[in-house]
Amino acid sequence: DNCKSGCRGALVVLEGLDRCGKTSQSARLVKNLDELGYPAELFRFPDRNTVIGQMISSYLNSDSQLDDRTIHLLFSANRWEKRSLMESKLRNGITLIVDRYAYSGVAFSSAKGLDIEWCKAPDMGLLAPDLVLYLDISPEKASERGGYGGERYEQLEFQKKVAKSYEILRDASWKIIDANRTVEDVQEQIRDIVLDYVKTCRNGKSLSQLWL
Ligand code: Z5A
Repeated sequence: DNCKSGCRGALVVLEGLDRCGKTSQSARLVKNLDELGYPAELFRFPDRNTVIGQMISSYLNSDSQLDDRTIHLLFSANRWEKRSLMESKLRNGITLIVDRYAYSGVAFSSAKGLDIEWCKAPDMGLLAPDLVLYLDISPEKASERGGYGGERYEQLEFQKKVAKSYEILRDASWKIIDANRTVEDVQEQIRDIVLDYVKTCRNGKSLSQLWL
């Protein structure tokens, strides 16, 4: 169907612990939406393709050391450098499925002990998601999935702290998805939820700013 004036794509964010299945589910979701006739594209943060993204990648691989606040601000800058592109795609009717966003920034940095409000500040004014899906899995279960690859944060004790940070961060609008089920079951539930939001945004829901 035609996208009329005011119609736009939906901004959908997937969050969760390492290995919760975000990457598998985001790819499936984009494909499902496309097949149903709703144009959709995948974004992921960190976006390792930019110069800032390469600095982040090198930090995650422990090839470089950075102060906790410095890496936090780089993760945020990596989202800001995509903001205008994301906005123009949304306004062109394209739904964006985003694998990690500002919530990861706050959850991981506050798990290191940084103040939550300090962590949120640099991301204020990014595009606010229309929907946040939290793929819920225990840190223990997640660690049993296809072994941790050895990146900086892929350790059980740290993931437990991240899980606690996410609990503080989430609000009533988040959809909590039981990520312990099969890939197909999770996929089906996510698709049905997202379709509702895609339709609402096509009907002209306005875009808003994060944490303002
Ligand atoms: N980070 C940060 O600190 N600050 C920020 O602002 C941002 C990120 C944006 C890199 O992120 C790190 O950056 C991350 C947070 C931090 N650190 N950690 N941890 P990333 O997104 O590049 O990497 P990741 O979170 O580690 O993603 P991942 O390893 O790709 O995990 P995933 O996307 O959640 O899961 P997956 O790849 O879809 O699946 C993982 C495995 O589980 C795989 O073998 C699958 O086949 C399997 N799987 C998936 N679903 C299922 C089900 N349902 N059943 C059984 N097995 C499954």
